Amino acid sequence: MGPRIQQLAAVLLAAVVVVAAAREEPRKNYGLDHSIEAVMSILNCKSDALIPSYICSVISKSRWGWGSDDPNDDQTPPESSPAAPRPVRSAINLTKYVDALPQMAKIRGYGIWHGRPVPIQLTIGMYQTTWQFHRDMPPTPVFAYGQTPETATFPGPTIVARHNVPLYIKWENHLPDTHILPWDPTVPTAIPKNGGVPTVVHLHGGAHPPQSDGSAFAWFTRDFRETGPNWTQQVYSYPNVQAPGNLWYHDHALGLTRASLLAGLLAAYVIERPELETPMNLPCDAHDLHLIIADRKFYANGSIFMNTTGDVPSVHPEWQPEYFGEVITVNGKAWPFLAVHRRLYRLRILNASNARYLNITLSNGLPFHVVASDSSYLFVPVTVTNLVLSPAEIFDVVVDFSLSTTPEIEMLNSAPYPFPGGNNTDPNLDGKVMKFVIIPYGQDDDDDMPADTSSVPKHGVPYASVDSVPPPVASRYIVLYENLTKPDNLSTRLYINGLRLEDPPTEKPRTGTTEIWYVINLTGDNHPLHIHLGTLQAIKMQQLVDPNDTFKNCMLMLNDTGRCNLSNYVTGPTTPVPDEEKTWKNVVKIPPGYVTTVVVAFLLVDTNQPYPFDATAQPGYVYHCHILDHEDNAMIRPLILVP
Ligand SMILES: [Cu+2]
Repeated sequence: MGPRIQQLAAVLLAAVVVVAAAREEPRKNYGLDHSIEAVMSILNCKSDALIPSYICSVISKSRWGWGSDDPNDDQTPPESSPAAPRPVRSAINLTKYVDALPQMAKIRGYGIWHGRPVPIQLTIGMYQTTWQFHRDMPPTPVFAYGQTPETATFPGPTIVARHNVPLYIKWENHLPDTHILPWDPTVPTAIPKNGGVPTVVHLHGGAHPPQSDGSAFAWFTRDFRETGPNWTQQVYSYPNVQAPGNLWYHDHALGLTRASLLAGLLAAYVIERPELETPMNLPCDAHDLHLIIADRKFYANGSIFMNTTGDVPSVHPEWQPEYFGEVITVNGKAWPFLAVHRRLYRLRILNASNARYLNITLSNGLPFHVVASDSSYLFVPVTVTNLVLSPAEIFDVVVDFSLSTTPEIEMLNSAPYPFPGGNNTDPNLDGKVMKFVIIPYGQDDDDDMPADTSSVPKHGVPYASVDSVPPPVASRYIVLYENLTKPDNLSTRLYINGLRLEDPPTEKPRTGTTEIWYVINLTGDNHPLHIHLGTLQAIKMQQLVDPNDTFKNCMLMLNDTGRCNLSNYVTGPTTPVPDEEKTWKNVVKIPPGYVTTVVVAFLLVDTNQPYPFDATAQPGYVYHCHILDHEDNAMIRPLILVP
């Protein structure tokens, strides 16, 4: 059988199996899952699919001795591997608020020539180094970005770029031969033939050419010894043509994103546009801070814990559907504190957790004045007392500590995990984030500084509204699914529209246009939808009324919103989109059991101009869930722009 015929046969087999299994067991599709996995293995390893054949050979002979097709063939990982059992640290006795909140080093992403900003090229490396997460824990191995191994930090340095000034970055991989955290060869994974840790950098929220987007298949190992099938260049180009805002950069290698971010490959990136931002009169310099929040769990020796055994190890030896740690780190420190003056501060808050949502409040009720979210300012700043941040979501807020009624203020977190229907946070562990300590008057040389003249602006930017872009030219249905085992409802895989990353692209928007995406969440959890290049904004969230799972079961069988009569079920109440999310976002929260209507703009939203680069080039972009454990397995699809 030729490869194409073989692939077609496999797809047909998959369809038959899906229908049969779903009929047999409509709600808990154990058989369905295993059958799909079997079909996937045919597609992956016995056809001309995009996954290179060497990966298949590695899967069947992985370095940890995993990957046997026989689920009963239980092979314990060797003692020397990261999978070797180690005691997990209890964080109950870890003293909070003893480490000062660090600020990561800032790297200017432009030069100055005759007083004007000009393009430059930076070199930023990925290094294995050590990082101390808490005063009472020893330094521990991490992967970190930095200009040198000595200056690499967790998170990495903040890059401050200038609007309309291109920045070129040579990303260098200096990582060792093996990962410091477990990974799972049974999810689609970049696996070099000659060892090494594959990495590739994605600038989250950036409008840049596809060759610089950090395709999951554009990975490279140390010194570019080995590169993935989509790799084209060592130096990435970031034109910075988009509106000013907060972005971040992080690893994006196929199947390793969850492990490599957990290890530390993440950092902030800011695009500034002084002529627009200076008049806003926001707090600046020492009063303009990044808070990069990420949950972690640790071993007793201080090293980062990551589960080494999957929930369903017969399917995936390591992969679990969500990583949660009870220790909350901010800028790489567990439960840090920050001394603040009685004045305004700008806090750029990023949730860099793998899977944990955050619902943050300040313990004395001080409000957040939200001026921006993700990479865009709001139309009008919004004042709230709590903020829900999905993984990868950013809120840029001003807090007026002069109004504090208490000398100390805790930042608290109450988001259940998984979100929104999971476990409650522990008020003494993941229920706390950090502490602000007010510096009394007369106790700091800041008293000599000029009075605080910064303010919360009355207006944001005129381009933040969905009405400011051209009307949508196309609409799409994007359906989020999860495979669950029987009888325990354990997750083995998540996916979009019944397809994998390696399947041919089905989302091919015209560059320079806007679209409407109806995102239907048939899983039990919220998912942060992230679209590379495009920016998005939810405009409606309406509950599906499907008490007997008639629609869901139909979709599991047919994957067809028309034949499953979607409109008969989109009859529930609507939930308003929070005001602080009404701007051009890079991630939109997609609630379970809802249809979320999202406007997606494939143009520069501040000018309505098309991208000044060829966004239609190969290897294209992707869109995916930003719960990293979902993205890796396999809630991710290609996105190809067309002229
Ligand atoms: Cu997800």
